[in-house]
Amino acid sequence: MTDFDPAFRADVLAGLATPIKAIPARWFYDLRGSELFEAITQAPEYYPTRVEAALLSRVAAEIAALTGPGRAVVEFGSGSSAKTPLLLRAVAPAAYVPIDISGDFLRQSAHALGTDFPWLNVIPVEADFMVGVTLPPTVADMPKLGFFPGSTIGNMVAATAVDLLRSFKATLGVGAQLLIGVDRIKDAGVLTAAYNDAGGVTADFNMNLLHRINAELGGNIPVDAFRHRAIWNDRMSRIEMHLEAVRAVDFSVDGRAFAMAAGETIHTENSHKYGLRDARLLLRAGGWGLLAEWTDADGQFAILLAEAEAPRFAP
Ligand code: AVI
Repeated sequence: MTDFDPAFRADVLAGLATPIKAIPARWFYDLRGSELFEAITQAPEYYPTRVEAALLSRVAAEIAALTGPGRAVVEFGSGSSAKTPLLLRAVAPAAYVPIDISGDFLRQSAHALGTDFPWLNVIPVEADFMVGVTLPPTVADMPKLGFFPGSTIGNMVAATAVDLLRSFKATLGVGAQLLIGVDRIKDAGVLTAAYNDAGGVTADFNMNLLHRINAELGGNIPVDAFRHRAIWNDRMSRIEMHLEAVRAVDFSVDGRAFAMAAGETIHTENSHKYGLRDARLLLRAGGWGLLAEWTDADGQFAILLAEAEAPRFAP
């Protein structure tokens, strides 16, 4: 057993012990999982990354006109993608604050950005943005622009998504702006293909969780007894990823015994998709008023700009 995170152990043991087995999606992202996710974004079927980047590049000047220059751009997650440079080039910020729980990854991408943007004050913050963050004092008096691309908000159920939006508001303050990417509800065939790419990268990403459990938590899960499943749950407006046992299987993790019947699954991820008005409602529920909204020509993906509203005592 290599070094392990006690929170990973707790989530896996609790998640496998419940009648409907589930493990939170955040445990996908060890080094191998992060590499596989990067590979997913290159898969022809996985449209969100490409469509969002193209949309951002098309509307960057409009965004800049609404944000104005001189803001502190606060990115929730570290900007490893092509989207961050696109935004930074357009809005001419006074500082860039990427926030990520993975310190190594954060420092790497902050360093890379520093090379491309030598004039920019880059201040990485190693923290879990799910629980509220204190920003560095240097940016305290600057107007803020939060950035949360990739439809990562979709990986949360609505109640958690609203909590997160509220916590963004607490971090950034009333009057701050937030630029957020949200994947839209669309043809179920397009959605399921995006999470079942023919190259099998998404399957590897999902199955990597079992390898991780075996390596880090002393598991003996027979990985070949599982298969990747990604299905569209229309009632919940989400893609669900599962690891399905293809035969009855017994295994142990950290000395605890588990059994699964053939066809039983471990639920590993939700990726919620939103209609036009759904995304606006989500923002409003989190205390953010819509300023502007853009979608690609096919309505696949939306980018929304919102402002943190002052509390109101009347309707
Ligand atoms: C990170 N997140 C927005 C991705 C998504 O589409 O929900 C994660 C992912 N899972 C499978 N493919 C991509």
